[in-house]
Amino acid sequence: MKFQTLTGFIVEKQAEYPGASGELTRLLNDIGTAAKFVNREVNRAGLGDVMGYAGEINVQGEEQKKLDVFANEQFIAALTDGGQCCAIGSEENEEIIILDNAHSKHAKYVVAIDPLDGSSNIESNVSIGTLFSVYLRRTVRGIATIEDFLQPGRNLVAAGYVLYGSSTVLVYTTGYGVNGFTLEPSVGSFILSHPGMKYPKGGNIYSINEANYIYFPEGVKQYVRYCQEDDKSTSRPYSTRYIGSMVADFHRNLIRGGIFIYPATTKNKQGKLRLLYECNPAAFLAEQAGGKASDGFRRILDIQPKELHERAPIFVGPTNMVDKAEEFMQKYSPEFRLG
Ligand code: AHM
Ligand code: MG
Repeated sequence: MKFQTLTGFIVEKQAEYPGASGELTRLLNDIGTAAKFVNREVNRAGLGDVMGYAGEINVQGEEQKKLDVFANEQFIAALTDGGQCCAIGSEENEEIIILDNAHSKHAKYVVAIDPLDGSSNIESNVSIGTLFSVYLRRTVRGIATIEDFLQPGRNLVAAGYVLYGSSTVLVYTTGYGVNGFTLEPSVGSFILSHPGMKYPKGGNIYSINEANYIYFPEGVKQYVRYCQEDDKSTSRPYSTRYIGSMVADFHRNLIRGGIFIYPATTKNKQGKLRLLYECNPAAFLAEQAGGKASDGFRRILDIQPKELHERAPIFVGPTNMVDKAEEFMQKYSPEFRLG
């Protein structure tokens, strides 16, 4: 049987680009290695002392679970060892982490990461994930700064996620399409299983936490009603699917065809999800899979971030579905435009 590993695939792809130095290849490989360690712990999560709170509060004011801490440490360790990354911006750390050992200090990439997203789902064995963004640093040499992270998503050189689900899948893009790899647990390798991922036509899933309905902008309320109307020609009513783990919701919608929405609300005008390491990777992947990502008014990848942990509303999925949601936002909720 012929199969292709993640490492082999990345090396092969990089070799196709003249001038490619192999640094991004090594960096993506390091992320894949850390993901295997996280996967091992996620799979053992019910077994004892991995469960529960680590007793720390993260920068978003949420209690950290032990696995969040573990995952954060794994990705930091792998990226530090790898030497291709000079700084990390993590959901778990208020400030950027400077990797200033001899080999990392002058590395050309910075990584923004949510090491373990959806971690409130761990205790109930529901899928969770890692999301990551890779930027070329802006400063040329020396110690990285926050400016290296405050770049719009259109500057991304790579982004992806790892889904720790019924199987473990790593999906990434470097701007040349989207490819997915499934972890073969007995040999410990990610194997190419989803080459050239594209949103299927005729998607009919919408994913949103409808419990927040009363706080939704009128445009979102109208869009949700639109999803629920009866119209055979557009496969409506759609189905609603909401796991509450962004990676799992996004991955299912990419495969089955659906829109994922975490909107602004009257309580949180910026929405909930973080621009740099949640919205941007999803947006880059969506565009590369033939879809679209918007905050209701603007392309997510064009938003100029002002701070590391900034939030943004997001509508992401097949282009026709996101276009329709934008239409409702612009018609009924222009006061929610952020920039
Ligand atoms: P987290 O970073 O604290 O894990 O929160 C992010 C998660 C996403 O995975 C998910 O899409 C969203 O929060 C769900 O939020 P809600 O429970 O408000 O629907
Ligand atoms: Mg998160």
